[in-house]
Order: sequence, then C-alpha cells, then structure tokens
Amino acid sequence: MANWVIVGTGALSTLWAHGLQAAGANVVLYSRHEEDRKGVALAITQHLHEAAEGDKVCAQTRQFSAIGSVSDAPDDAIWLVMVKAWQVQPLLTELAAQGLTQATLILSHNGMGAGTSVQAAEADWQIYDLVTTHGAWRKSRTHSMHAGLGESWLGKRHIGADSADGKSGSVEPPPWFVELAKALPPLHWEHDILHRRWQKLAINCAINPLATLAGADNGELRNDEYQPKIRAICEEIANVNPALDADALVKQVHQVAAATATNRCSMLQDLTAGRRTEIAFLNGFICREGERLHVATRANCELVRQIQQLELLRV
Ligand code: KPL
Repeated sequence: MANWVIVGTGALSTLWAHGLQAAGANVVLYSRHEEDRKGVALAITQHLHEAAEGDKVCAQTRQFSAIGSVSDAPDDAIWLVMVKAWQVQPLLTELAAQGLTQATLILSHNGMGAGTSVQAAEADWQIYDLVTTHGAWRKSRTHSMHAGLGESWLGKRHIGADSADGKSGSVEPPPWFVELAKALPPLHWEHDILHRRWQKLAINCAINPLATLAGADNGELRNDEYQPKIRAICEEIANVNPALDADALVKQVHQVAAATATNRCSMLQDLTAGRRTEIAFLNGFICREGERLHVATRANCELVRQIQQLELLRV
C-alpha cells in the first residue's frame, strides 16, 4: 500500500481521504497552518462522510493525523492536492520551497490555467491530473456530504498543456492507480486527460455560475429557462476548442446537473462562505482563450462580470 498525503480541507479531499484509508492505505493530511492542523485533527475525530444513494444514507467517522511540513511526509508519498484553482500556484511554490523534489503529485481542481509555471520549474515532479464529477459539500468544517455520485479520470499531465492547443502525456497507469481506484470508484485511466479537463471545464462553466446566480442546488438547471444559456456557454467553449462537440457538452452538463441535483456547487459554497470564487479559472479562462484565439465568448464573459459583481457586493 502506498503512502498518501492529502492537501486541501474541502469536501472532495475528505471523500478521497476516507476512501483511501478504507482501502487500507496510509493517509495523512497536510496543512501549513497550525490552526488548520488542530482543526483537521479535531475535525477528523468527528469526520462524517455521508453517501446518499437513493434512500440509503450512511455516515462514517474516521481519524487521521496531520502534518505541517514536507519533511514530516514519507519520502515515497503520493501528494493528492485538492485545493481551489487560485491556491494551486502558491501551494506548489510552498512545497517546492520546502524541498519537495522527485515527488509524485496528483492535482485535482476546477478550471484551467492554475499552476503551470511552477510545474515547468519542477521538472522532477511526476504530475497527474484527477478530474472528478462527484458532488460534495461541507455541512460544517468536520462534516462532508457526498451529495452526488460521479466518476473520475486520472491521467499524466503534460507541462504547460492547459491551452486549447496543448497535449496530454500518453503513458500507462502507475502502480498505485488500482489503490486510488478502490478509494472512490469509478476511476478511469485516461490517456488524453487534457480533453477530459476541458469537458469538466465546460460542465463547471455552465453549472457553477448559473446555479450560483440562481442561488440554488444544481438540479435547478434542469428547468427550461436555463437551456438557452447552457447551450450558448457550451457552443462558445466548443468554438474556442474545436476538439469539443457542443451537443456532447450540453448532454454532459445535463447529466452532471441531474446526478448532483441536490448538491450546492462549489462556487455557491465559496460565495456564501466569503471565499474567493474560481470564476477567473472557469469562464474567465474561456474569455482569455477567446481573446487569444479571436473567438467570440460573450455568454461566458457576461457570467464572469455577473459573478465578479456578486463578489464585490459581498465585500
Ligand atoms: O464540480 C462541481 C462543482 O460544484 O464545482 C460539480 C461537479 C458541478 C458539482 O457541483
């Protein structure tokens, strides 16, 4: 069994931490902030993970230990980094500054355009991307709700590959893949993870701002009034990245909105909790790519404006 370090205190990192520990792996949580570590340690004693599958609801509590520096982690640890898009770059810089070299890192975050410059500098890192459509939210600091069953894909990241014309690395799954797949199934090995990240980007560009502006759970977006908006967002994304098909993206948005109907999307959670949203890495990324490639992205840019206005109002 491999040694895992989980970075991030959100609902999804809790799901993976639970799953890995249940699969028999050695799991520790990482945070630089002493307060967080105390919180995490306390939280873990009460950590509840609820999986709602139809009428079946189960709750579980698990205990973890927390570390505050790279030197406390096992040398061969696999770092599963599940933080907000805007935290990726500072976090990777922090880990590099603490001497994390020749490490395996799995990055899982919404959006595009986060953390590429540090990756380029840290050529010793083996970087994988994890894309997931599970829906989860934190009921409280110590209690995560698994509100929507999804699926996940893992693949090797190619340095600097976020742009529409980038390429993923095509290699075979690493030996620890099976362990990770047991933690929160289904997990698929993906040769073209960049394509999968673009698909997930489109899902988030549609669901997150629309559900946030509606102030509602994802299921709200199944109503007719949202269909033209979802289509416009997906068509613009497919124009920016012609490897994507607008109809297929719309279908995926519907599938995820239905599967996570009772979930509050992460953007709505962020806004409500007074955190910065990931809009700049979602629709904001599409606007920047559109500008770079001279492709119109009006619907996406309008959502950026509206969400940023909400962020300002909240301050
Ligand atoms: O990724 C999500 C998010 O909320 O950020 C989805 C899959 C849309 C679930 O809510």
